[in-house]
Amino acid sequence: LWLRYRPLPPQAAAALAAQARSLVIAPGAATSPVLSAALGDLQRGIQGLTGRLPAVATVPQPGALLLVTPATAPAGLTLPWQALGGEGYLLRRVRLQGREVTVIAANADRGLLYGSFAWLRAAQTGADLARLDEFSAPRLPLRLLNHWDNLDRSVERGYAGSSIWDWWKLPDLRDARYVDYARANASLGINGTVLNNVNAKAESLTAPYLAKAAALAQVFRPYGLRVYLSARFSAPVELGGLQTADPLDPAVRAWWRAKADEIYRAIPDFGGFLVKANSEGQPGPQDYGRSHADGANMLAEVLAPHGGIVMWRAFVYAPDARDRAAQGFAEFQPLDGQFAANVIVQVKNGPIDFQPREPFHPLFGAMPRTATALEVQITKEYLGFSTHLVYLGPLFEEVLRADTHRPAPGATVARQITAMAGVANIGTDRNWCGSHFDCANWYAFGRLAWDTDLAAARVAREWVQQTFTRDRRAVDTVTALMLDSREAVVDYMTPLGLHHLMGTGHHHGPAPWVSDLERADWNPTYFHRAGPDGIGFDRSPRGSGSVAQYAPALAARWSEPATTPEALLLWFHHLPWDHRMASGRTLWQELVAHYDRGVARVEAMREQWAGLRGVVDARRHAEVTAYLAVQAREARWWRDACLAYFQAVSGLPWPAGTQPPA
Ligand code: GCW
Repeated sequence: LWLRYRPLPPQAAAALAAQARSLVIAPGAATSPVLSAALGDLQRGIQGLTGRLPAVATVPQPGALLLVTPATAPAGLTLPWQALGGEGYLLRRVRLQGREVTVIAANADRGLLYGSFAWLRAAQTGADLARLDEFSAPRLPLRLLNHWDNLDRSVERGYAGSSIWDWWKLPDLRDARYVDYARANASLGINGTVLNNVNAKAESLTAPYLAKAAALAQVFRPYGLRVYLSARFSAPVELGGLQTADPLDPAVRAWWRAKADEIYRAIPDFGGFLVKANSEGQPGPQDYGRSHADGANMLAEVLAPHGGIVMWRAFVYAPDARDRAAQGFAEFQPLDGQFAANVIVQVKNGPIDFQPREPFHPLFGAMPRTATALEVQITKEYLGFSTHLVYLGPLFEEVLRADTHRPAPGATVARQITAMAGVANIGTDRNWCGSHFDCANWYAFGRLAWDTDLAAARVAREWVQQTFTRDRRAVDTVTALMLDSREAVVDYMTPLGLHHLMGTGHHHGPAPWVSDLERADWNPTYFHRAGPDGIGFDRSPRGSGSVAQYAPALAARWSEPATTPEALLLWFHHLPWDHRMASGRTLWQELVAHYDRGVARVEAMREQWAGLRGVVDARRHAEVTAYLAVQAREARWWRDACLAYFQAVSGLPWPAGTQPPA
């Protein structure tokens, strides 16, 4: 991953070694498991990068790295402790009693752990350590991975092999990979992980599985990583033999209370439950005529005495919906103010489902009395799986920076949320994530969850420097390639606001012609609505009207084609094929141009990568080259299939100068 710690060239190694001669901690402090974890990676990193193992000491010599908290800071060191909060850190070069040293300062050991990894990042990316002055504290208290891992080790929407949780061998065998997993997460500041799929099996809450989860929690604890579980709402029926899972039934409440107590006996710092209820066939409170708030609050009540939380997902849609994009808001917004204090409503980035591009979900900012989490997908279900190179940093950045206008302009999604969850892309593959570049998406998720204001471009750059090389030309090339990749996939799959044209079930290749699925709202034709008259989903007041779920200023802007950004045009409007675009082209010509541009962009990515032969090690270079060839082939497949279909339904001729698909 990005913790390779490969040897630096001799001069750089010597310079770095001079900045990290020893690691200084207060006497007795090393007994903290979290601090030991921090020291462990500092030693491993410094030794890897410089060839010299720094000693752990209690007296600062010149060139020492001091790990300090307010309780252990040497006299004369005044630092802005308060601003650091519970998890933040400060890295600073200071002169202490005549000696040049670097301090890693935090209020608690967890901050020292994050600060240590930040120092290693600075060292690996070639920062000027002699002038180091870096302060960072997360605004979101919860930064979580969500694993959609099943107990049989299959992974829903997983493209990186099997689940890394070896349930069969747990709790006895604790694979060394679990430690590396925890280190990687800690290096980004991820502080929680939901182990099992939201399409949950009740068994995950039985004693044997709790013992397995407890073993993982023990491995993760020194890295500040808390364990959470997805809970199946009907567990009292399936496990407890009750007749009902009605959240207002006293026997059901008693069952959950006993279950929570049992969980906390096994895992004292258990984080809480993630719940998918009354969504895609999952059981939930509505089965008993109760609301989402009734269900969430019942679980919240049994977790509260232990300090646990409930993350209740807002991903719901009804089969007969007039507009699927409107469902989450319609069901959840009226419940604002009814959720218990330890409930977080978890909302996907967009109102449909992890498409290459969606507008932000209208629930953000619309539930001011409810804590909300932003859920994004790190695994690329609708983005070409692990064989397409798509760097998701720009997608995460786009939603975090989206202005909800609630209550006023400037209220971005990042400012509305208290947590961020990423659906993990991790599996048993040797490269962890299914492809080398998909590791950048795990990385970008963690970095942006920690600091929602970071630029995706900077994050890409530092990932490349730690993962591949510090060669400037190569870093520039790979970063540029990554930054273009998201717009490339939008172009060759679903340009101009189109969405959900993917093949049914697997969601990989194009299938815009599919119209006969058992549920109308699963059909690609439901989403694009292409016909002789035009294309697009009319969500304006003249159509489904769901644009009104956004703040009035946005709703007004997006209700008119002329003031809707072209990137979202066909999301909000159904327009004739000869609609005039900003470029002067007709909509049909513009669509063709976008699909062509998507294919061209992938070809450019291939060329850029080919130019790095010899700069990146041969094995990884060859693997990425092979995947890019797949992507180029499939980008053409997408373009040709979509354009052939749209041409057939529109009956329009091919734009002059373009080639019809073979
Ligand atoms: O993205 C869709 C997926 C389902 C998934 C569901 C969800 C876990 O196609 O596989 O189920 O959303 O988010 O609940």
